[in-house]
Amino acid sequence: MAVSIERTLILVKPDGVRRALVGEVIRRVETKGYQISALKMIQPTRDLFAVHYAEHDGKPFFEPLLEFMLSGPIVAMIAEGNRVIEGFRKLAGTTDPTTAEPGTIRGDLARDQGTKVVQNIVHGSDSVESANREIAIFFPELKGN
Ligand code: DAT
Ligand code: MG
Repeated sequence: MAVSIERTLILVKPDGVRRALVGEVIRRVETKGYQISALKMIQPTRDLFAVHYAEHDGKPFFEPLLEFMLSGPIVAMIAEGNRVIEGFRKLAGTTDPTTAEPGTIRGDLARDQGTKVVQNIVHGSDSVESANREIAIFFPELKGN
């Protein structure tokens, strides 16, 4: 495989923090072999989440998504490594936790709660462009690094 060192933005969403799964998510990222290079617990504003999730503006789950993301603190981290973007998406599993593969974070730790928005423990950037954009949103203090 070609060398392609990447960075990705990982969020432990409010459901993951409430259920004390921060350590479990970190464990899975680290034991897979990725390096966590930045990490913080924060409670961002509505505006920040609206920018982060701008691609979903107008969809029926957009408002519930913002409300859910504002329902408690989150943990934001940057993970680094060869092909980490694809690798973390694979570790996370598919969006719908009911059908996410067992063995994945979402498949093992989440399920449909009957809510308007899917609550699935983690976010992971889906491309190099998204990762750069999202890291700048959640870690503006690292600009230029
Ligand atoms: P992912 O987080 O797997 O990248 P996404 O970017 O398509 O998924 O959507 C962002 C979040 O919004 C997702 O983690 C859960 C929620 N969501 C997505 N599609 C949904 C839907 N059809 N109904 C309810 N919630 C949804
Ligand atoms: Mg997404």
